[in-house]
Amino acid sequence: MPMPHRTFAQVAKRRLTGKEGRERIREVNALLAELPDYRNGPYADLRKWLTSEIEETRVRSKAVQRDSIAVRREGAAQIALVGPPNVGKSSILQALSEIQIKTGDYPFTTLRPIPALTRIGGVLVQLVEIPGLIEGANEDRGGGRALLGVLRSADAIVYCVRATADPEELRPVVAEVALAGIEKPAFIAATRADEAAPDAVGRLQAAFPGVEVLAVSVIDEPSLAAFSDAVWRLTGLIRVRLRSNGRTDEEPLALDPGSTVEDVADSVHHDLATSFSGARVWGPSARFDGQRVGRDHAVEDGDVVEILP
Ligand SMILES: Nc1nc2c(ncn2[C@@H]2O[C@H](COP(=O)(O)OP(=O)(O)OP(=O)(O)O)[C@@H](O)[C@H]2O)c(=O)[nH]1
Ligand SMILES: [Mg+2]
Repeated sequence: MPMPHRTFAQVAKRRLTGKEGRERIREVNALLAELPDYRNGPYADLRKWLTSEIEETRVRSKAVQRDSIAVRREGAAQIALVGPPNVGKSSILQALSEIQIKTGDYPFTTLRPIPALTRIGGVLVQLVEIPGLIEGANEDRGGGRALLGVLRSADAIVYCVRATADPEELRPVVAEVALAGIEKPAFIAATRADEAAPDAVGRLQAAFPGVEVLAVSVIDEPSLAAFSDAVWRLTGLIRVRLRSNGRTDEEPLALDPGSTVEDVADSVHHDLATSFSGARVWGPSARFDGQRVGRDHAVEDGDVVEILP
């Protein structure tokens, strides 16, 4: 005599309560095995419900995993900071943004990717600290796969390594990124440079000849400014400021390289892009100040553009 279907439903709910992921799916399968095999009626409904639970549990556990790691994009570009533990990644984020973040003189202070918005030449750029990427990341050591996923969606990478460290400390990180097939614009930051001898950058440069190496210290403002400039170059974006009624905006637009005056107009307003007659340009792309140009004129980083109606 099978259990009455109402009782079965109650028992099933109780047995599933508090279970998620693989454990929940196992319990659902056990319940399905115990369920009388009627094609129609309340038992068939129960079977349908339990079967849908399997799929829903799968979707949910995927979503939970993704949410715990995904970084919501903000700003004109997303730049990942990655490197061995305790090299000063969080301290750089702290120095260049408004966020309050845990730093500490011990490894793995940061356990999840942490985003921070920084303003570079008037444009907001998102820096993301990727913690704990270690050898074996591609085999998911240290939750490496999810971390590599964050790197994959970033626009560029800053490899961070202590200026005083053996350059070989960075090698496994670079190797894991390459193994994952991730190729992005990148430079190496030789961090905590105030602690290092002047030849530290040279040693790193010799170990990684193809990549720009830049010394940075959070207690040295000019080095932080140079770091920001280098991050901006990694984005590959260009900054253009708008001018109207004789006034030039403080905040530039960030545009893809190769953008034209039409793209500038389009980023102001779609209607403007169809109706405007041309523009005046000041700056690197202009032959002279206030040059009159057509909609196909390519703008350059640092231009000021006045759209003419
Ligand atoms: N002298 C000096 N110390 C620094 C500098 N940047 C960071 N530190 C110190 O280095 C230690 C580690 O800094 P964090 O910013 O937490 O390093 P992290 O790379 O984020 O470390 P994890 O998240 O633990 O991997 C802290 O004690 C910082 O105060 C620097 O430019 N100069
Ligand atoms: Mg940190």
